[in-house]
Amino acid sequence: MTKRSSIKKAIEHHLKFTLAHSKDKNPEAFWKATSLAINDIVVDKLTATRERQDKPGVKTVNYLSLEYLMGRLLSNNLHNLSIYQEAEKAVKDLGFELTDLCEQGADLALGNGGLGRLAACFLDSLATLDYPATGYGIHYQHGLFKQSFADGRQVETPDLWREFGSPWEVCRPESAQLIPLYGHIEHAANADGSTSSKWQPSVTLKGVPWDIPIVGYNSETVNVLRLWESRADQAFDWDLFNKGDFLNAHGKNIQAETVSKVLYPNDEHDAGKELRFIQQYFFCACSIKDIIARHQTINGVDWQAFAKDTAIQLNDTHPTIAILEFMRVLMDEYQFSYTDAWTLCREVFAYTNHTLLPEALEKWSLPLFERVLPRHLEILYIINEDFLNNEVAVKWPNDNAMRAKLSLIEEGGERKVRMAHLCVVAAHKVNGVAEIHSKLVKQDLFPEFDALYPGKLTNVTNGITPRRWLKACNPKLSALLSKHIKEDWAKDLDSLAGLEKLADDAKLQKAFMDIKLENKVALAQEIQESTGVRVNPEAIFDIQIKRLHEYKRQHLNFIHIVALYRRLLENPSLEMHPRVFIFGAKAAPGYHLAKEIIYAINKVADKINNDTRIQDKLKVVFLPNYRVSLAEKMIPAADVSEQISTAGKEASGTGNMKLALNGALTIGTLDGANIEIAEEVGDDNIFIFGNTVEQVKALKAQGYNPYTYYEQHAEIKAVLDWLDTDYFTPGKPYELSAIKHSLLDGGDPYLVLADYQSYSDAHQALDEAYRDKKRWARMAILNTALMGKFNSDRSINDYVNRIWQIKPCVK
Ligand code: GP0
Repeated sequence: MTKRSSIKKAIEHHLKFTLAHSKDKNPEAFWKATSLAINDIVVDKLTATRERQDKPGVKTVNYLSLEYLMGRLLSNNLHNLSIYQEAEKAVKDLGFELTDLCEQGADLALGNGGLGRLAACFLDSLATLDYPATGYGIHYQHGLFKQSFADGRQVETPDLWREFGSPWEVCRPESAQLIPLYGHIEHAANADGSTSSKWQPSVTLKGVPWDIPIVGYNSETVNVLRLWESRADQAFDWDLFNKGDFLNAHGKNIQAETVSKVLYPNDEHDAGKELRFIQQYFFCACSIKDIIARHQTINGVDWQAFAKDTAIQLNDTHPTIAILEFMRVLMDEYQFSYTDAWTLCREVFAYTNHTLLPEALEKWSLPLFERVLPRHLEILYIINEDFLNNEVAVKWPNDNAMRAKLSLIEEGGERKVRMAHLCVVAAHKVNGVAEIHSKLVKQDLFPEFDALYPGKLTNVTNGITPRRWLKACNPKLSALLSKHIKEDWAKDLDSLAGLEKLADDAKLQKAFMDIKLENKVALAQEIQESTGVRVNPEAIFDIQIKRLHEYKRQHLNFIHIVALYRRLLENPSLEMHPRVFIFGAKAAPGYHLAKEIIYAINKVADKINNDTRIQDKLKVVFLPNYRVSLAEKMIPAADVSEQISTAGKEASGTGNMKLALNGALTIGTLDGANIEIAEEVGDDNIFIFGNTVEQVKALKAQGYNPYTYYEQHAEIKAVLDWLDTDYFTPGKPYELSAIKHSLLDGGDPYLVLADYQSYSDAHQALDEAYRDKKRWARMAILNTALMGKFNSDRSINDYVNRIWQIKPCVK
């Protein structure tokens, strides 16, 4: 039987027997049946992978992350299995277009932004490179909220990604775990005079795992993403029920199920909520138990082999509590001495830092910690004593200031546990996510730790998977690349450098730019459907997609748009290629200014898009509900990529890599991975502007005063004052004043005004470059050609060589 006919048969089978849907042409049912048919192939490979990996001596990395932004899986899995074309034919035989089916089904949006998407790209690369790896996280009932706009303002509604189940996941009740919490400690005197602690927890949660297969691209491996769902230990209180207390009979279930109910929608902001703390502990405790159980099925109780077989990577400080849980299990359940437990712990854990923003560095109040996890806090105290007395005091004798500075506990005011300090002390490696970020981690965030532990702090520059972010999302460009590049570029992205010598070839330039135009036509269609705005595909598509954050400076982009509008009104014949500014961004529901920025962009967009005086030279679009599947449509259609964070604030960025790979030119600051992108593509093929990290520091040191920019720069003043009028919000002056207020009275913490002129100049240069068609085509081709470094396969190999020391596991 051909692949095509066997896929067709499997789809028909699932349609009829699994879904009981025989004749109707329901696309949702066909999507499900197709996914189930593909999942049959996947599960076969998964079982074979497990058999290969579950052997003594095979070292596995366990990736602990509170977030995974997987997006949709059907198209990705078909591409990675190299059966997309056969499936396309099979589905056609059944009367469907595969592209339409691939648009069915919700995104798996179990994350906020870059950090969660990075985890998803890393899982793809690990499986592609045949590394034994398990991802661990939470099976949130609701992922990141859905965003819509009402009169320009963000409205959030719950995400119901698996209201009726997901075809890709398998529940594994046989691997459920019981997780104790709350309660108190009983101290008892031992015969030798020491005391022992026994934790008497008062609540027990049940963790039930759901496994999602992670299919490698052209590889033998299917790994697992294991997501924990919380349940009550006992399902139902019959006693209460019989007494007639029907509601409270479910009470414990409701409380227990709350733990995995919803993803916290804050990005780079720690709100210190008890439920969030329990979420972190719950999934870490389940995962640690699962890791140990797996080790024991393979090795028996041989702890000698544990560190040889196990690496645990902490994706930010969110899973830090895994360190203390591991210590607790070793000491209290396996009778390890503190010293032996700590030695093992330090061989196993490593930690990735993703931000320097102080508001994102997690600290948990001691009273909260003590109430929820009293035994873990006791162990933390032991570690802290050991660390301060045997490491800090040895390196810096009699230095109380240094003790206070490095302690795992912050004193003064409410006492708090510094999770990042615990990570740095426990981990054998700590990595930042781009060269400059890792340098700043050493210099500014943890200089003392760098002195105390030379070589522990290192860098692994982020990457993105070229499978999802080029091969699957941009099929036309992929086909063109495959015509010119003999290697399997989706595996070996460096091979795209072969295009470099063709960057001036007129035929390639035309083909490349024709594809860009077709992708823009498709996006224009999408824009019209979702916003009603008509845009001209011949215009420059200038895209900023990322979470809404002051440091990412969507408001810098916004102020420049308002200035362009003003220039056009003053001089309707202004020379400028038509431009469409396109935004996609969610704001954390509690982040007031971020929401005001969304509102301002929408109000100004409304005015500009309906102003006939500017002859469609300028359009502004804010696409609602930015998410992975929308990014897959926007990125192939971008001419310009906005990467305009204040230098020193964006750890790496990964959208910058996706956009450049698809032939967009970056307008950006010397921040995060932009610096490395500039190194790869060369200064002629990127538009760099703004103050550098050093200059930002100098400006702040000399006492930055935004008012001087406002008063001395006529355009800045005119634009900000304009926002106070009712021009954009008829009858309601001051509706858009929040931005001006934050930039002037608020002190402009992210130096928007200081970078404004330089940004405006870079846009001018960009506009001129675009009008030279040959030059632009050359630059766009070179961007695609020279992104090899940013393949997440390279990132993963860096982790393997610098941190994990694991090996591919193949037949
Ligand atoms: C960093 F600290 N990032 C955090 C966080 O809480 N959430 C998050 O998404 C991001 C960084 O902002 C980044 O620079 C980086 O590339 C990404 O983590 C992955 O390292 C852009 O998204």
